[in-house]
Amino acid sequence: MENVLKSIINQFEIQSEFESFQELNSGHINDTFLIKTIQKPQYVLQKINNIVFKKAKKLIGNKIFVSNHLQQKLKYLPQKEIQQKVLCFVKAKDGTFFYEDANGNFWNASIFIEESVTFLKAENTQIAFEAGKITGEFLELTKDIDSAKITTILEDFHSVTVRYHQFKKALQHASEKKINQSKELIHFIEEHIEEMQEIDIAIQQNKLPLRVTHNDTKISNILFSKENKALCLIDTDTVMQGVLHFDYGDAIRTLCNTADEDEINTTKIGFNFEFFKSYTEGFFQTCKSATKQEINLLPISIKVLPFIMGMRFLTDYLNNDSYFKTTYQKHNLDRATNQFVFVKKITQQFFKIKEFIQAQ
Ligand code: GN1
Ligand code: MG
Repeated sequence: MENVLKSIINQFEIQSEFESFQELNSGHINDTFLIKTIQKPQYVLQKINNIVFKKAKKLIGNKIFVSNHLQQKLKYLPQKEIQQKVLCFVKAKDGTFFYEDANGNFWNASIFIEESVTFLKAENTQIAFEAGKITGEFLELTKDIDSAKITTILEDFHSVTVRYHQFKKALQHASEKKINQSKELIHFIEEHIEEMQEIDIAIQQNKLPLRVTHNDTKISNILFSKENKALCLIDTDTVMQGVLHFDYGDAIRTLCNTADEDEINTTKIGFNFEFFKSYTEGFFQTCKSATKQEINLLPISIKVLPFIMGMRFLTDYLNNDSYFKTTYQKHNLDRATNQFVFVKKITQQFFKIKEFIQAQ
């Protein structure tokens, strides 16, 4: 592995020499490595999963476009600060921003942001507040991009309706055993599908502005400083046209779940109302452009995003785990169960959630 990574990073214009590498295990799709070099900067090298991402070059194009835009917006800041707040991609020796290996895999590299930390869960309200600020800021700083200029990398990524169809299709091909194991979850989907389509319908009726959205705002995609200040929203692979609810709801999905995404002890799963309040306050502090109609649908987005993820994990389980990385046989089934228990916990506090959002 070391030799492979060494030869790949050398296809990019790096400033020093390869020393060692460390696999970063946070993602479910791509392979990501920290490349340590003799002198700083160090690099993050990413191999894009070409089964999931058929438009890898366009994906990298989106990432560069958004980084350039953010850099322009923040150019009043000292250079050093910009480098901590925006992903900076490294050119390949052929002048592009990617390298295609002999197997047709695409790789890209960015400068590693030093002294940053990530979390799998929010540890306190300050972290939740900071997460709100940075996700709100991303939407605010990108609001002037014509979102149609960004290539759609994965069609209908957050469409409940399309995800439901994919789930139904998976059911048709799944083994009897898996269907039996999933009975309660299948029932949960059928019971709630209508309620979860509210955002889809508003989009169809052109009631929500289409923005540039990050689409994967889980807490592990936020870099924090040692002082717990949010620095940078990373993993811009799924930056696409979308509605603000995707980013707001998906951040709360991981921030406010008292358990990890694949926790199997469901008694540990709860909705942390304090973190929700702090996140929302942080979000509105930076995202000043949210319209009344957008705000009206924020509460439901808190249920919709974990509902989509639960449905996607279950679909993948029924499809024999062809999409998400798993480490044991029922991994995706456990993840799906987790997400649906979380939706139930949200429902118990939904009245309070709505009240708090409306008061913003
Ligand atoms: C996947 O690969 P990763 O961890 O960045 C998924 C997201 C999910 C997330 C759940 C392209 O993201 O949509 O929210 O897992 N990305 C894709 O943890 O499907
Ligand atoms: Mg991602």
